[in-house]
Amino acid sequence: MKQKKTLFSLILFICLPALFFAQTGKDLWFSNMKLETNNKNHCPKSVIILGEGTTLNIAKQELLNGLELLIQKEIKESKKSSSDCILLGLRKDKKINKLLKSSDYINTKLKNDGFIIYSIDKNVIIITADNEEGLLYGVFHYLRVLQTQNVQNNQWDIVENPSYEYRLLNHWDNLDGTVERGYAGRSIFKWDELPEKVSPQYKEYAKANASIGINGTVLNNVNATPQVLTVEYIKKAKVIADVLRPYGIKVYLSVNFSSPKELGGLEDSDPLNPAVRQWWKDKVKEIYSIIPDFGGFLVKANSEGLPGPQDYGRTHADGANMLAEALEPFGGIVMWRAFVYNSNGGDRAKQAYDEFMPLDGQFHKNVIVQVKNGPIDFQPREPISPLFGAMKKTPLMPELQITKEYLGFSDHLCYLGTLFEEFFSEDTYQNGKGTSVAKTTDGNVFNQSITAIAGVANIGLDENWCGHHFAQANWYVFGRMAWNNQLSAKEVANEWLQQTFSNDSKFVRKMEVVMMMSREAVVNYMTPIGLHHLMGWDHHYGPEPWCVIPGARADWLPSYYHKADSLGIGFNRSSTGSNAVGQYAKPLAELYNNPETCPRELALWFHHLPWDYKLNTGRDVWEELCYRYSLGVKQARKMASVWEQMESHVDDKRFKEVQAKLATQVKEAIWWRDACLLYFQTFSQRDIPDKYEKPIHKLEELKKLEFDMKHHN
Ligand code: GCW
Repeated sequence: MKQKKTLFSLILFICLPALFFAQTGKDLWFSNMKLETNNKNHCPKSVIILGEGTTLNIAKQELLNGLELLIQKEIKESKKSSSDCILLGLRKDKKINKLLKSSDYINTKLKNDGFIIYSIDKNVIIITADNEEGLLYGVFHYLRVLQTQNVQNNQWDIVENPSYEYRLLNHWDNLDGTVERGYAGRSIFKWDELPEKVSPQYKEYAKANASIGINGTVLNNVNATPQVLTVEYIKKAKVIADVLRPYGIKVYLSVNFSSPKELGGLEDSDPLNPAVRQWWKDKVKEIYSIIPDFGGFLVKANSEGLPGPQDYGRTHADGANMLAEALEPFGGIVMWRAFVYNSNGGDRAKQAYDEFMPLDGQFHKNVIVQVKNGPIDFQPREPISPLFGAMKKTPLMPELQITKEYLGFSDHLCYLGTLFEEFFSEDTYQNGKGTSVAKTTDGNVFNQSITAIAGVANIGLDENWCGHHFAQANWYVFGRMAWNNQLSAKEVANEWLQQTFSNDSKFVRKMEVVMMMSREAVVNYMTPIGLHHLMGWDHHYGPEPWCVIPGARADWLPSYYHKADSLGIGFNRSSTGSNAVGQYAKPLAELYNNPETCPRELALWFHHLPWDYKLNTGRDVWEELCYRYSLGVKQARKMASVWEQMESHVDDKRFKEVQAKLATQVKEAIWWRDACLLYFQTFSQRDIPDKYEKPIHKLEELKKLEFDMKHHN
């Protein structure tokens, strides 16, 4: 016996470090299933499942597996309750109902997908909901809390309801396997192998999403080809839908507005043409006969050259309503994007508002207008889109970008939780003070027929899904905040770090600081004080504030946005300029309109300010730029140096991979700083004050750099 034990220990001794070193990031936020130390005594001995169902069964498996990993002991499913058990079942189940009788939870109103975790007495815990998906979310939440928080006395008293009914990922994945603005390899959706071959990764994807509350996914790029609506492709989509369904996830498709003409051979795709309307009705019917719980359509129309109702003199509402009518009998929805602008429409930042405000109230009740967080395009910092809160009779859904098109791809560590939090909490002042973006979109302020939110996915076939280990945190935080838009970036960073790397508080505290500073670092070294769109043509990666492309649209070039000249820099969107400020509710409009009161972070977004204009930091505009760009570089260095101290907390592979990425980030922060300061200096004609580090590059040398996308996919 003793020998056996020794052998066992030896094997463990050899294997454990190997296991520790073998982390690839493939397991996402399930990479470090270790129990929060204080919860060591809160481990149930058995699990009792009440009822039956496919999703309930998955919830059960997740609970048993999760507990086993956390506790390192086998947990049994039992039929009889005892002390130290968890009961999992719908609230309508007789037993659960009886146990809840003595509590308020018997009558608590739960939204769809909401759940309750409640301990009736010490060590008898109920996880319940009114639908099976709610049970699955409840299980994941229970495991998350057990793993990452100190649960006092094993007392549970949690009620959670989702902020948004529809919580979706948008994949900008093309049918040929490429991903637009994807920086983590090719698409995980292998259309060429479907429907015959089903990648095991679909299930892992489903689980990961379900664990953070995501309940829908748009499988293909908004720049959609009509081909996706052929029967052949619908049958492929069905296979994915079948894998995702038990995890509570519905599939949606992006559609090309010209499909009736391109695919159906009709004369046009005019939304008022009865033949076109019929074509969509038939198509939708066909889709539902193959995918009975199909979610609906996402549409990019009359935007960046794509077809739309305006091609026929019709409005966005005409287009959206036609699709909505076709989907309505089946319970499907239309997500109609407000990302519209054209080169002769004046200030690009104003155009979505100008086009959509007049249509307020004209949309069918199963249409929701999908609006990017800011008025331009996912820049490192933007003000909120003025549409939020302004359209009072039309539900709006925020579109956030998880993939970092403008924030260093998957090469830079940049945690977006802070960006999302800033966005949700921003007061629109529409309907008075205290009407944050969160509240104007989640049904708190307006009586909405639909509440929804979308995040543009950063997922690909890379071993670690997202290209950068820390980019996984952006997928994670999107899901968590879509579930609860009041969560703070900090608490989400904290739970993600624990689940992904280590629950050692020394590690978590330090890396939390890094994550929390990372987005501001990127803003500082890329586009400080409200600058935007300084990146290179097409690839959107490095700095090219000087970029000129003969014949290119003005609003695709940086000079359209920074407007640097010998007098100063910035876009005058005040009442003396484009008056974009006028699209915001009064107190905001006034605040932004005056350079004295405009937040420093947005100064050059709303104003063209003289180089020597004194900001409230005590520095003038030129010096503030020098200060911010230098600070950004310092912050990037700080992030890299903190990571250096983390070696003992992280497995070798992930440590080295993050280390290498951080080294790139520091190098590129310097690149951004040098390019922007040297270029803007040609206008300001001012020296960089001695207290700031001097550029190490020459402007001419930077201008010659050719960007190779291949290394960044
Ligand atoms: O700015 C642009 C991106 C495009 C994207 C577009 C959009 C999918 O650069 O790649 O197209 O936004 O959101 O439609």
